[in-house]
Amino acid sequence: MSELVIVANRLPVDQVIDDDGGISWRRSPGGLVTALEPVLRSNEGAWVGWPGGVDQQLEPFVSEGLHLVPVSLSASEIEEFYEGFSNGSLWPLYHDVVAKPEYHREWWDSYVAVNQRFAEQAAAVAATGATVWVQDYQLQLVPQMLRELRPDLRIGFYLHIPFPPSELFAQLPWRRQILEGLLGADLIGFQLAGAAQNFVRLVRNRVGHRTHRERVYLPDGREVRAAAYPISIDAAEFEDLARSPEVARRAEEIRESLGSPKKIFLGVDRLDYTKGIFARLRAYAELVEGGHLSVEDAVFVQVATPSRERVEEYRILRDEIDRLVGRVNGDLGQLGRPVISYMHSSMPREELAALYRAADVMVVTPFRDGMNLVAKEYVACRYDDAGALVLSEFAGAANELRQAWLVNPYDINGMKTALLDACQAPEKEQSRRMRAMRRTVTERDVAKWAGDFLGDLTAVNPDQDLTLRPDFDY
Ligand code: GDG
Repeated sequence: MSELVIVANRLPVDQVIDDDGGISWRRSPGGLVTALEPVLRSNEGAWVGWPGGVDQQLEPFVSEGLHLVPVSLSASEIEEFYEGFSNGSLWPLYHDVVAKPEYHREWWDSYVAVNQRFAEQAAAVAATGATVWVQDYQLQLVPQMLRELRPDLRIGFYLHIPFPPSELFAQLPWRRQILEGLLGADLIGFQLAGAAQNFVRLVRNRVGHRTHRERVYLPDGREVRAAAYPISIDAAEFEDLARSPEVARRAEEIRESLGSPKKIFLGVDRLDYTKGIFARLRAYAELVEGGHLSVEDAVFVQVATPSRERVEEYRILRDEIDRLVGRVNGDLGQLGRPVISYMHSSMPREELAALYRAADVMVVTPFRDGMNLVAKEYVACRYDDAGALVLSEFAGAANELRQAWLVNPYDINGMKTALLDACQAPEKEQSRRMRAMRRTVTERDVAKWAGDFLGDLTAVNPDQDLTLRPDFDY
C-alpha cells in the first residue's frame, strides 16, 4: 500500500524485448517521471498506468526502484478509449478545435469503462488517507470514481493540455459528466490561470455549484480548488547535458554536416496538427523564395517525432508535410543544400541537446499548446546566453517566456517578419532576452512545479474527516 499514488495513462517505462526474447523495462524519457521520481521514492510511491501493449495482464512490479501497477487495455479499448475519445474527441476539442472533434457513443462508453479500471487499480494500492495524483485528459473521470471507492483519499488532478472556453466545451455531449468527474479531486491544476477560470465558470453555469474565485463549494461541504501550476523541466539536467564535451562536439558536427551555414533554424515537435509545423515551414520557405534568406547561408532543421500514427488526422498531416518539404527542396534547394532538413524520427536526448546548442533560432509555433516544454528546454541549454526563440503566443510557455519573439502562428507574414528579426537581431539583444528567459526557466523548474502542487493539495480541505465522509450526489 502506498502513501502516494500517481495515476497516468502510460507507465513511465517502455517494454524492451531482449535478444533472447526476454522482457525488460526501460525508463521512458520524460519530464513527468523526472519531476515525480524524488517524491515517489521518498514516499514509497506507486505509479498506475498502461504498459503500452494489447491485453497485457501483468502483476505489479518494481523497475529501477519504482513501484509500477499496470492497467491492461484491450485492442478495442486502445481504439475507442485512447485513439478515439482521448485523441479523436478531447484532444482536438481542448486545442481550440484546430481539427474537427468526432463524438461517438461507443468511444465514450469505453472511456468510462477504462477510467473505472484505473480508479479501481488506484483504490487497490493506496494506503488509508493516501494522496493520489491523477494526470491528464485521458483520466478526467477518475477523481470522482476514486472518491466513491475511497472517500478517505486526498485526490489531486493535473491537466497537461489547455482547458477550452465554455463556448467550445459546450459541444461535448458528456460535458456534465466530465466536470463532475474532475470535481472528485480536492485540487485541480491547470497550466494557465485562464484555464482554471474557464473550468470554474463552467462548473458554476453548467453544474450549478457556488464558486468564489479559485474555489468551488460542493453541497456536501467539501471544497475544490482550481488553480494554475505551469509545468516545467529539469533545467539543471538539460544545462549539464548541453555543457558536456560530447554534446558540444556533436553540435559542431551537426553544423558541419549541414554545410556550415551561418544560421540554423530548428523545430522539434511531436508530429501533431496542433504544433503548427506546416505553417512555420511555409513561412520559412517563402523567406527563401523571396530572397530574404539563401540556401547557402541558412537551413531549417525540423525534427517531427512520430505520434498517434493510427489516427487518420495524423496520417494526413504527415503526408502534407512530406509533400511540402519535397516541393520546397525540389524547387529551391541546391545540390547538397536542402532548404529544409526534415527527420520523421525520434532521437536520444543527447542528440536533442546538441541540436538545441547548434540552433541559432528555435522555432516553436503551435496553434494551441498547454505549455510546450521544447521552448523551455532550448532556453535551458543556452548557458552561453546566445540563440533566439520564436514562440507562438498560443503556447502556455509564452506566459512566462515574454522575451521571446512572440508570434501569431495564423499570420504567415507576421511569422516571416519574426523569423528574420530573430535571426538578424544583434547579439547583445539576443543575449539580453535569453538571460531573462534563462532566469525564469532556472527558477521555476519541474521540482518546484511538483512541490507547489503537492504542497497546496494537502492544504485543501485540511479539516475534512477523511474516514467519515457521507455518500453524496450532485
Ligand atoms: C503535452 C502538452 C505540455 C520530442 N521529440 C523527442 C523528444 N521530445 C520531447 C521533448 C519534450 C517532449 O518530448 C514534448 O513536450 P511538449 O511540451 O513540447 O509537447 P507534448 O508532447 O504535446 O506534451 C504540452 C506537456 O504535455 C507537459 O505538460 O507542455 O503542452 O501538449 O520534452 O524534448 N525526446 C526525445 N527524443 C525525441 O525525438 N528523447
